Amino acid sequence: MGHGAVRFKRCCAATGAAWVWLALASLSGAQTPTVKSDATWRTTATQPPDGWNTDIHFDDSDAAGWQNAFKSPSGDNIWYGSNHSDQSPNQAWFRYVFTLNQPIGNATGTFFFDDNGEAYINGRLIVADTTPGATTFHPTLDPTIFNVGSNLVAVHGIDTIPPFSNVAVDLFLLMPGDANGDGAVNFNDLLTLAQHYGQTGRGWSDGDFTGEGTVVFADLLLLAQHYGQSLVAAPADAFVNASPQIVPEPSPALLALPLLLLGTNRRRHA
Ligand SMILES: [Ca+2]
Ligand SMILES: [Ca+2]
Ligand SMILES: [Ca+2]
Ligand SMILES: [Ca+2]
Repeated sequence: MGHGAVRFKRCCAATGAAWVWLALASLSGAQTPTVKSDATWRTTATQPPDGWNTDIHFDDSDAAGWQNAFKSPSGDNIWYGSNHSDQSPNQAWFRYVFTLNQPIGNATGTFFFDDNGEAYINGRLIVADTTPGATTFHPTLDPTIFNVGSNLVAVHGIDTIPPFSNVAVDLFLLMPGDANGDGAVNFNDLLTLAQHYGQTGRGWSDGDFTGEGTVVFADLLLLAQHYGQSLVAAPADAFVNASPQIVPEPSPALLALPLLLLGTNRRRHA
């Protein structure tokens, strides 16, 4: 065995380790949150009037008695004023309005309460925590509850056990066609779909964007409709001040979709 073979083995062992790491990273949910709780969220310690959790245009200004949340040093945890129970109120209410430039096809969330409370998205109750002590939830969300345009996350937090008072929200949102969850629909997603085209027992990461388990033309159509586009989640104020969104013309790359699909199937059956 020459030096070349040794070098080859070393090279491929390293590459293999990298692939294992990548696979583990994706399995452990290393995806970046699309929306997360931070010090830009609005909070009050006084029970707000009706509409705080349902009305995007509810007044959460300083004048209405709201302020920016305190961001805890750890994670995406926030509270009113402090994350120490003895320095902060035992109840707090939170609001965050953000915009989406694309429809959502796949949505999951992480909701953490220290200790209890409720979380709402666009007025719908998502989680109600009455379990004593700190509790974390990982629900799969109905993607149709999200709007292209403005969206509201509202959280009521209740602290029952010192020393800490915290809530945290992470939303993981994917637009149709984004098989690999990197926030964009491009050739990598198309290749994944093409490799699984016609197969059953498949999931979102294989190109089944319609959720019935089979990768078919309807999935390709969704991908084609969003090809070349990226999901942007922005704080509402930034969006209001931004230029109007320009809807791009269908990319010339779309014309190549059927050809690519044919090519992939030919190779597989050859
Ligand atoms: Ca709890
Ligand atoms: Ca607590
Ligand atoms: Ca992608
Ligand atoms: Ca499908």
